[in-house]
Amino acid sequence: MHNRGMEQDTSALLVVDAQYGFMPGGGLPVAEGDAIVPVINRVAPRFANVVLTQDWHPADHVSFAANHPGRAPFETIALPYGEQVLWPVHCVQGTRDAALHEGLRVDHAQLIVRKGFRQGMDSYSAFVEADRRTTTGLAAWLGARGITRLWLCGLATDYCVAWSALDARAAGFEVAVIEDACRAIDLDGSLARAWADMAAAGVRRVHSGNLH
Ligand code: VGL
Ligand code: ZN
Repeated sequence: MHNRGMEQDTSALLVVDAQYGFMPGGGLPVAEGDAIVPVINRVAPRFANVVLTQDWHPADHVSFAANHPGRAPFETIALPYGEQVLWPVHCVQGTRDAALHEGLRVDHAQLIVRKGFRQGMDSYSAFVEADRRTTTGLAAWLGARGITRLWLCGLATDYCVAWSALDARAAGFEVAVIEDACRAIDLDGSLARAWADMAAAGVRRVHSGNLH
């Protein structure tokens, strides 16, 4: 990211799910979720390559507790692809809840990856959906652009950011998570687990004031 404008810019900033749905007042609010916006705005100008993700569910999505009579948010159910946490309704396609925060200054972003749009399958990861097989195409897109190093930020640290970071490592990218440009859901110890899993996978944990 120190060679913006040069031929060989092999870094990209991946902004995960910086949507109203994960911010105060949203369908699945993350504490201080909106605090990431100014931090992202400070770092984004340093990246020539920026990719955004957008959680993008149909109203009848399998991950919504409301679509499972008798079930409540934050319970888990068994689905054909494995265990699924049931969430409050969030980020329904075309709603304001699904919109990217209007305060984000990332007009130079090159790609928006939508995920979780299949009724019967969730996708925390920006790379591989919950069946761990179906790809979003993002790894191939980055590879075709010569990008080898990813800097992640966004919501939520312990779900979509962590799953994306782990899949990015599995796909062979160098990965750093900008901790202060993320906020977590922290469900039953999920945040500590996510950091441990990311550390074990070789994901670096960095601060926005010290990006290298
Ligand atoms: C997310 C739960 C459900 C996230 C998305 O962006 O971390 N978490 N859908
Ligand atoms: Zn979701």
